[in-house]
Amino acid sequence: MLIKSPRGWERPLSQSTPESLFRNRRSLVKALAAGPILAAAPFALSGCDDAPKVAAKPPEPDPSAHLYPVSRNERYTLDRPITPAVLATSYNNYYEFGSSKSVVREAQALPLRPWMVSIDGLVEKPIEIGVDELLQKMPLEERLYRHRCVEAWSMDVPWSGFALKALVDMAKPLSGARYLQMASFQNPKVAPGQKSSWYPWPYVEGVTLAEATNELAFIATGAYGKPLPKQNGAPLRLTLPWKYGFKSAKGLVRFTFTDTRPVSFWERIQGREYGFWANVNPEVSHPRWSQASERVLGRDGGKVPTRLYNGYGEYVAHLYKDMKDERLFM
Ligand SMILES: Nc1nc2c(c(=O)[nH]1)N[C@H]1C(S)=C(S)[C@@H](COP(=O)(O)O)O[C@H]1N2
Ligand SMILES: [Mo]
Repeated sequence: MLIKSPRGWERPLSQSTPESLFRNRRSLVKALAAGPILAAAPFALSGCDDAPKVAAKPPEPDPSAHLYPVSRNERYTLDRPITPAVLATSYNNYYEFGSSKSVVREAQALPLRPWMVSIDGLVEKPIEIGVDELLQKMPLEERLYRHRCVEAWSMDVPWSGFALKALVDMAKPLSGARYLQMASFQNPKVAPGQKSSWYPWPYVEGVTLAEATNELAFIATGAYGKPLPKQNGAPLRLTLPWKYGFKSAKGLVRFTFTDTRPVSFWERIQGREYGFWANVNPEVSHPRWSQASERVLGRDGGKVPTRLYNGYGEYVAHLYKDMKDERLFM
């Protein structure tokens, strides 16, 4: 098969420069600032300049709406302001719905119920559980986390959700389990990006069990005191604040405990640039751009320095201290 270059998947994550992304974002910020309707309905954004001409169907109510807001865990604090919700919920990476940053409208096509989750592989007893039953069993809380995309932009989000460790404990992994692989939904009927068969769908990510049970590893089910918007990964989205954003897989349907290191979506596509560990490190450049600093979403002006482990070293540095031969920061 002949695939002409540049391939679609090579655009934003591997060919765009951080600068071009920043320019796009600035125009988005301007467009949003000019749109009072958008500002009033941050979770119901359609594109900035191409709002639908016909009245859209009102979104179906989220059956988990009554769970929010949840109380904030004050252990996780930020040293910079929370990103305005209108930005964090309208500037997205979600390749299932397209390779641009504007996928809000496309993502609304994803049906959130029924939403079954499989927990399988090396566990005492594999289960399938509906997301609402899972939410009942998990201890929900709010956490303020930094998010650092490999493309050198960042944001600061109040996620609601639960510690991934709570799910691991419920799953009762067998002693041979060393990794947790997580897979996103697969439904090309509603996700146009999944019609491109050269992507290795579904989106898959993985962590070691030590990482999965680290206190920072979090499954987001909400943001800004409400159920998670579809474009941000509803109903279940991994959140690993010390790693580059592509590790935080969205729309999760499957948690598989395994003895083999998972090969994740971007690693399969371009393993030289996107590896398994993907820990944030300002001193290790992406092969085609520096990771030394980042543009904070919604903040005008210069870049701010990026921090080792995205500022979370005290929680996670010990996990890697004996791994001298691994590409920990790629
Ligand atoms: N299933 C899936 N998960 C995904 C992605 C994706 O394309 N598909 N993009 C990742 C990347 S590169 C980033 S930076 C974050 C973006 O999350 P946000 O849109 O909520 O900011 O989602 C991550 N999770
Ligand atoms: Mo990203």
